[in-house]
Amino acid sequence: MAEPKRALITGVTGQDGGHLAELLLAEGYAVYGLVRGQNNPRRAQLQAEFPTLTVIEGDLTDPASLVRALERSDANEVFNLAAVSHVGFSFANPTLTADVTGKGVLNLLEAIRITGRSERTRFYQASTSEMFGGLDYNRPGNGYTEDSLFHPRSPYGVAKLYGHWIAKNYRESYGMFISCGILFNHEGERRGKEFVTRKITDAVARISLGRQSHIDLGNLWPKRDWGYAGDYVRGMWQMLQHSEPDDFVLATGETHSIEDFLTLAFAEVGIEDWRPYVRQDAAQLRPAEVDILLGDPSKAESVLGWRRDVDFPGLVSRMVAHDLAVQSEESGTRTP
Ligand code: NAP
Ligand code: G4F
Repeated sequence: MAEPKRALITGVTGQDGGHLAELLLAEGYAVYGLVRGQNNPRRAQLQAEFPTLTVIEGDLTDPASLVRALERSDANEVFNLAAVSHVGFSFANPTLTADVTGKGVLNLLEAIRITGRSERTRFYQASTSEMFGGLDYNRPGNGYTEDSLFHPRSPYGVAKLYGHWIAKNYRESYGMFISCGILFNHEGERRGKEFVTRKITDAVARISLGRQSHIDLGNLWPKRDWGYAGDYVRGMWQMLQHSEPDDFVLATGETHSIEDFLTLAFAEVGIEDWRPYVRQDAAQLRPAEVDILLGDPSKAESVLGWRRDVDFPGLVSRMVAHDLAVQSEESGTRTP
């Protein structure tokens, strides 16, 4: 019987890491996940959900830990999902963001090279639509493609652009199999509550049950091309199964405002007018905003055969349903 493929996932405790671990385990992979910190509360959750996944301790800012992770996992496929990934946080923590989200990519690529794994390792880099910036002058009508101009608008976007270009540079310089997924926003049940969609669906569930009175939000007009994370990790995996390394946009080709998201989310619990429940919070405003993101996934669709299954109303609906279920489980545990 053939040996199972071996995958190393950095950022395995994050949203995409959870979806990807699920997919790779179902595909029969031996899955290794890099987990940072001496007492990471997400480690126990991860091990409870995926008992067959092997945890390896390490940090993208600690090159020796990455060498050890590669040696221990002996991975054929490395998915680099780890990052400081919150745009607002990156404005307050720009140096940390550069070290993890930018230079961390270099640390991992160098670890592959110096351990002699360049030819036998396929590498996925989690690039982002934040690299485009959403300004009028570089915004194509049909959506950003792999060839659109970059103009990042945050320390996060700038760090990701470094990661994107160093990944491309290693592909060109050393012939490594490195593919960059330029992913537009993707959400779901595993999304952190620091991001606007999950913050809204969590609040909607609580408001509908009388456990919260309102939500504090920043700008409501920005538009995002929002898809479902489960569909997007399938695209990441498809990129590494393809015959050639390349860059691919994953997006839905639709864009919606935060107001649109609020309308659908509140409607799920029978509230037609969300305005009385939303307050403006200046603390959520960013020094520079990305007003609108819209992606064109034609290349991934035609070259990889990638498709998304969940549409925008379906995404909102499943997130609200999930948070209502979480709330009722919590009340179940409180009931004597
Ligand atoms: P996420 O939920 O914020 O997860 C980030 C992960 O990175 C967590 O597992 C975190 O671990 C880990 N991490 C942070 N600092 C680290 C360090 N110094 N060393 C090792 N691990 C570290 O992010 P996500 O939404 O799953 O996104 C996955 C990747 O795709 C990220 O690179 C993100 O920037 C990128 N991306 C996301 C989207 C999106 O819409 N979700 C779109 C485009 C690109 P802890 O548990 O220890 O904090
Ligand atoms: O949910 P967000 O924080 O996501 P953002 O900034 O688009 O970044 C996400 O998507 C990127 C892909 O384009 C990823 F690369 C990145 O890692 C991350 O996953 O904010 C979305 C919009 C912004 O315009 C923000 O200003 O929502 C606005 N917003 C309004 N009120 C808020 C809030 N965002 C957050 N997080 N919290 C608020 O209270």
